[in-house]
Amino acid sequence: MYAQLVETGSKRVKTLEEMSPEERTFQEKVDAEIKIEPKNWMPDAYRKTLVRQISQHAHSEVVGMLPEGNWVTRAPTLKRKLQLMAKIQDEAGHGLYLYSAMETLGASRDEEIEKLHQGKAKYSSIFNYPTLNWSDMGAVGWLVDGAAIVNQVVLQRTSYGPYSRAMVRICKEESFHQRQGYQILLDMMREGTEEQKAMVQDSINRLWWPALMMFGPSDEDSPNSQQSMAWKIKRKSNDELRQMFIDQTVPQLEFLGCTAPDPDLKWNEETGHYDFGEIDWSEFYEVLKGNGPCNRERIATRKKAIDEGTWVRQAAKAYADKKQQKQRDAA
Ligand code: BYC
Repeated sequence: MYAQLVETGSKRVKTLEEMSPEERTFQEKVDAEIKIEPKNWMPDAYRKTLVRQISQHAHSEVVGMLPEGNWVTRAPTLKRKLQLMAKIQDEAGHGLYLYSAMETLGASRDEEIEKLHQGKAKYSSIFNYPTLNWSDMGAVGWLVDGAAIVNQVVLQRTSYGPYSRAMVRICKEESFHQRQGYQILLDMMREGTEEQKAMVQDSINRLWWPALMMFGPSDEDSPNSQQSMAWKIKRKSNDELRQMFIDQTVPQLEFLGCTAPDPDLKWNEETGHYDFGEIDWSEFYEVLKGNGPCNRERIATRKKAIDEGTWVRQAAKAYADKKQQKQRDAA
């Protein structure tokens, strides 16, 4: 129940007493764990928050194909190439489920994609970093998909039905992604040359902190968290999820025989969690502003793909229209 919620962070959540009758019924439904479906009444701000989060999530899946797409032609074996292609295709599918879930809220896919192309929409900061060597494919699968799973497993219980159901399917595929990434690194560490082992450590050094940033700003600096938690769109806070990710990832890191680029990372007997160093939030906000190493390149690539594919979509639509007309004429 959120009647007792008090002001913390930068945005205040209404108490039950302050809500309109419709808002109160809505909140009670959410509190009773009844899923909200597209045709149900919902506060405008709930709808807006979902369109914001789901569209950002969909854009992340689609832009997230690019750093890996960079390595399809250079995968070391046919098996690795097939696995990588399957993974990238999965991300495209995730984007489609998510754009569809977003459309159930009345948002337009074309308009949201246009915002992405104009640099007005966000997508996960992690995809603005380059993938420089093959072991980055392992580190992306292990760390990036690993972080995504921690966040998405919880989102399976999000309050909006279509988003929650999309997450169930996505999570199944993400587990395969995480394992294929870890296996790439494990093979390089077990059977690789000294140079290949150094590549693995280099990938971890570059992607460790950006992976931790995927969970978003710390709770006290997260303007959307409090309301999203009250509406059960988010079920755990940014900091809670980040800590869960670190706790489950460090033993895997040790098993690999690698280290994190964080001298403050150590097990804390008292809390039962790993302590870790300060995240460089100035880097995070620079990437969000569009100043990461690859922001411009990513948007330009997406825009080019959409522009160059326009004729295919137009041809498919013309064919579908023609087929429908024929069926109508025959009826
Ligand atoms: N990057 O108030 P906060 C994948 C923004 S892809 C960029 O905490 P919220 C994969 C945030 O949007 C999986 N922006 O926000 C694909 C907000 O901006 P606005 C990606 C970020 O929404 C291919 C502002 O900062 N996963 O798995 O309550 C290959 C303040 O933050 C980031 C998802 O999208 C960030 N890292 O919480 C491989 C998960 N963090 O809109 C793998 C779904 C924060 O107010 N999203 N911002 O201007 C969520 O769970 C939540 O939206 C977040 C942020 C936890 C990310």
